[in-house]
Amino acid sequence: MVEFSIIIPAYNEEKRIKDTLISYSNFFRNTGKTFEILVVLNGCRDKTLQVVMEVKKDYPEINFVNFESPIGKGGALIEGFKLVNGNLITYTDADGATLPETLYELSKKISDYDGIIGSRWMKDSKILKKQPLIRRIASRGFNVLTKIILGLDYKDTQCSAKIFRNYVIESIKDKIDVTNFAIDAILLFQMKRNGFNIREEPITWEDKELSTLKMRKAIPNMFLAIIKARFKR
Ligand SMILES: Nc1nc2c(ncn2[C@@H]2O[C@H](COP(=O)(O)OP(=O)(O)O)[C@@H](O)[C@H]2O)c(=O)[nH]1
Ligand SMILES: [Mg+2]
Repeated sequence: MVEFSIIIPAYNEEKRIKDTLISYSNFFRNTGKTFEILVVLNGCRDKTLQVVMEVKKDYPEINFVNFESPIGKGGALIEGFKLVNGNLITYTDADGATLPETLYELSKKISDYDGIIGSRWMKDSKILKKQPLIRRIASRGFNVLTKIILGLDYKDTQCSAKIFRNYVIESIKDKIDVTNFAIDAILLFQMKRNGFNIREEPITWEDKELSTLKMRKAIPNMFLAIIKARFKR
């Protein structure tokens, strides 16, 4: 069993994923901890797969799976959870918005919690580059919904730095069927329902260009997903 499983969902990431994979691999090699990186791709219309295969030649710790169907970020994470078995199961974005050192430092603060998540919206969060205004507004709006609809008490459910203990993912992974960007909030909702204690901690984060999120599609889908999750037994 490796110490860290790092899942990276990837959709049309040919421009952003190479540096992320290399920096994560090099950084975690230097920690001396055992780790695996799993890239979960689906339906990419660019050369992401080729880029991942090329990087893997030098970094055998990197594995990948490629699904043909449009399983979305959420679907990719759910599939990823089935394939990893680290002590700590983590996921992050292919764009490198969260540096490996940030994820690693976050993991050290887990203490006796069941998981720990990075937050861009706490007093001590350090944002090197902000998201565009419209995204920040959407982020705040969605956060209010996670409080009202899901009863969550986090400032930022959507940050690309998440770390959970193996048993947490084991016990909830089959209960989730959300395929879109609401997956982050839904995971936290299920964890809460199952009595797990997940801590939120400020992190250093940097917005990256070329987001894969299309707001017009994502916002209604995310809204519906959290409503559905709330009323699902
Ligand atoms: N496998 C898979 N990954 C996705 C999909 N949509 C987004 N992602 C990945 O989810 C992560 C978050 O997306 P990103 O564009 O960074 O969103 P943002 O940070 O919210 O602007 C990135 O690693 C994307 O490649 C998808 O449909 N399938
Ligand atoms: Mg991102």
